[in-house]
Amino acid sequence: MTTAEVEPTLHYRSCPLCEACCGLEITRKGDQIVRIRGDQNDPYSKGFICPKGSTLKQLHDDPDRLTSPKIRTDDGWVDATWDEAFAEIERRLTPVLDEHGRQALSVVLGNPSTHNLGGMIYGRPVLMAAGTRNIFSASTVDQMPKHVSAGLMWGRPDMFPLPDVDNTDYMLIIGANPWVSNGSLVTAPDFPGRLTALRERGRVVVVDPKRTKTADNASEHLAIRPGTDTWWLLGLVHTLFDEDLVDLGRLADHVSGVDQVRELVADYSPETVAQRCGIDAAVTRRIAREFAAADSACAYGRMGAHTTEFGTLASWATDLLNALTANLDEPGGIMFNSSPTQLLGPSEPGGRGFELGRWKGPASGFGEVKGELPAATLAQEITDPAGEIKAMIVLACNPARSFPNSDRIADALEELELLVVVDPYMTATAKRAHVVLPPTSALERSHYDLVFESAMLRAFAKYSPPVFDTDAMREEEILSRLALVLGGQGADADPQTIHDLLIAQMVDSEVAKPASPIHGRDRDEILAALATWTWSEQVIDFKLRVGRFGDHFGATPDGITLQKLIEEHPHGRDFGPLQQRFPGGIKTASGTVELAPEPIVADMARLAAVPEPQGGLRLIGRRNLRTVNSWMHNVNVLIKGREQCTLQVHPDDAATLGLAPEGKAIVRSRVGEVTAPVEVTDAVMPGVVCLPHGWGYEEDGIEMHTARSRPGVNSNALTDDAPLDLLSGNAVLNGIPVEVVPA
Ligand SMILES: Nc1nc2c(c(=O)[nH]1)N[C@H]1C(S)=C(S)[C@@H](COP(=O)(O)OP(=O)(O)OC[C@H]3O[C@@H](n4cnc5c(=O)[nH]c(N)nc54)[C@H](O)[C@@H]3O)O[C@H]1N2
Ligand SMILES: Nc1nc2c(c(=O)[nH]1)N[C@H]1C(S)=C(S)[C@@H](COP(=O)(O)OP(=O)(O)OC[C@H]3O[C@@H](n4cnc5c(=O)[nH]c(N)nc54)[C@H](O)[C@@H]3O)O[C@H]1N2
Ligand code: SF4
Ligand SMILES: [Mo]
Repeated sequence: MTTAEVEPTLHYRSCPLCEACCGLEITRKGDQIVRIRGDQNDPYSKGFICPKGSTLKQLHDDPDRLTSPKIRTDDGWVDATWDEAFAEIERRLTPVLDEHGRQALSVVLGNPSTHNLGGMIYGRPVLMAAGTRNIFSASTVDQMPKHVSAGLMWGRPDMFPLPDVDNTDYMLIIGANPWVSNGSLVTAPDFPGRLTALRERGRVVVVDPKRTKTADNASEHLAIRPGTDTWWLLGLVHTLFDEDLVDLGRLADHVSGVDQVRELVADYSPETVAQRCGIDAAVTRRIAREFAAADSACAYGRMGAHTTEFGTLASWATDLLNALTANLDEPGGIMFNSSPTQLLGPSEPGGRGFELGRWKGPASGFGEVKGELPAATLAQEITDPAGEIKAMIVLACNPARSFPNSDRIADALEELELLVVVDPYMTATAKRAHVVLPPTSALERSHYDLVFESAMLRAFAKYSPPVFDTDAMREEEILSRLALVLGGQGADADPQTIHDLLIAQMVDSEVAKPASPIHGRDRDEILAALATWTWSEQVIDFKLRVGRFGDHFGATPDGITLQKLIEEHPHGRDFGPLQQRFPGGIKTASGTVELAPEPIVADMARLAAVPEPQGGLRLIGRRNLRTVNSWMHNVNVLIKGREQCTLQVHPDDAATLGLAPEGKAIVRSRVGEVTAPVEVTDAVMPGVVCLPHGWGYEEDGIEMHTARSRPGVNSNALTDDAPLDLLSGNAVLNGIPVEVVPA
């Protein structure tokens, strides 16, 4: 039969490209995708889609997408079988481990590993099998400050405070551009529509050195000097105390440290911080009053506030604002999700709390956070004599483009005795590997948002079956086979053993846990009930069934199972609005929300020592609606048209620097230099230049031919790996001092 004769079929799934998790309706005819559009019947995304969502087709059909493993030889890359690829990894790894031990191994996890089931479920066995402390991820170029402040304040580093966008009267957005990014650490498809509705019923205030699309559509935009949000936020908190606006609301008896905070912010009046931040003291005081007076309000900070030297203090101060105005764990304020697949814990407040710095990077001396070392120290841990890393496994990450001072990282990767990259493309990182292992395309795999489900503003579950069947190796199996090689079981061991171990451990842990709905049940009975499924589906079924809405393996017969979700809710199932989680959900050692945890207090002393910044240009980043981080540039419909990778410069600065509107500029920082086309625009404030990240395809050996036709430049050749947010190890990606001259 030709494609023309085949009946079209409809497939529903979530888009795995960003945190918005939009529902897609995909029309397939034979082996062709004929249409992808927003799924109007998805109860959460309601048909919203951005220009990237429909390009799952182009990604699937991309001739540059790798479909078999690659091994690098003296004569270049050769296609290999999976058996050959894993044997090659074992051959190179064994002498490294024999000579240097486990710590010579390193694992690096990138952003897409939270967007595919392989990474979400089987990344863990890889880490366990590796048995190393040299673990890195994109979290330390991103949201680690939020984990740290959440861990210290309510004892749960993974419990993200979600701005209740749909119900709030007042939203303060600090260093985020959800109009373009579609949101981060809050999964809210059609963020633009939600913000428009909010602006019509209340107020949206955006704090950003650039008048972004989000700022343009807000009630008010405040241009702040890059890297100074922490001071400004402390100015707001200062005002709450100074003007007697503090109100702890329902949680008054469950909050500690208020008086200490009053003292900590005493020196940070709006008047004191005005010059540093570039925001008038009267404006800061007015915003604090408005925030406190609103019926409900939420403060939400992201990349611009977090990827700075005091990112954790900024994250903390943001949640101080929420807590001190009775907006913590309140509708319209900050809420917390307990997702359908979340395992249940004890319902009383109190727990083990959150510990930082349990070990240190041997070369950098920086402490671990959540079991990870700072991404910005990756190169140092490879090249410094005190470092240990000789072999590296990179899962869905492109550190040679995504991490700061990336040229140094690229050079360091070349020193490794073994580099394995799991990636569908021959990227700037993969080209330096010894073995590249490609996963299937997104359409050839099932999907469930185990990670982002817990950032949604409703309790919501959705399972996406694969659109195409395939014989290609799924990422689940690739990672399991990697785990077996790393763990010493050998390149030809059966990957099923990894899954069997994983699911058995999950079941054993739940039946042993007093708070679990299957506490005390027979583990073999549970395992038998799961036997209709294999691999990821078995894990999803298990988590759904022991979760809040689950059937608890027969104990709650009306409850959800994977089978029911698939049969009755192909567009996803909405389980209703978020519920209040505190005080029961507070898991600090004191059982209270700790507003002045000791590590934060200590870091405030570091802040106090920072001198007023001198003049000079500062570089900030930006995201393009049509690409994601360091990939998606190989899709022609997304990169054609106007040049996206430009250096935005304010007209006054362009005049002073002698930059011609259509010309090029050389941008120099302490660590590197790039030459980029100039775009003169008053959207950026004077003194600030703006360049997107993730581009830079000119280098030979990157096999992404469409991307190479519009290569752009790599902004992380400019970002510095020396300064860090000490508490979280987060990199500084914004506010980089640079010099700009005409090219
Ligand atoms: N200067 C600057 N740098 C930044 C940022 C910034 O704002 N400014 N943002 C930072 C942030 S927030 C993040 S999260 C990081 C992201 O940086 P990375 O963690 O590097 O993530 P991506 O660039 O999104 O994708 C990495 C690789 O994953 C591959 N990939 C895609 N899908 C899959 C899959 O299903 N499986 C596998 N195995 N691989 C897949 C892609 O081909 C790509 O090569 O970048 C950071 N870097
Ligand atoms: N289209 C698209 N969507 C994406 C991504 C993508 O690459 N492309 N990446 C995804 C990922 S991994 C993430 S983590 C999210 C990120 O989601 P967001 O955080 O919303 O995305 P950004 O565009 O990095 O927004 C950061 C904003 O901070 C501003 N900024 C820079 N420096 C400062 C500063 O010092 N102070 C303040 N107040 N603001 C500052 C920038 O001008 C920018 O507008 O987006 C996700 N969604
Ligand atoms: S906003 Fe775009 S990329 Fe993100 S999930 Fe929705 S369709 Fe996909
Ligand atoms: Mo990110």
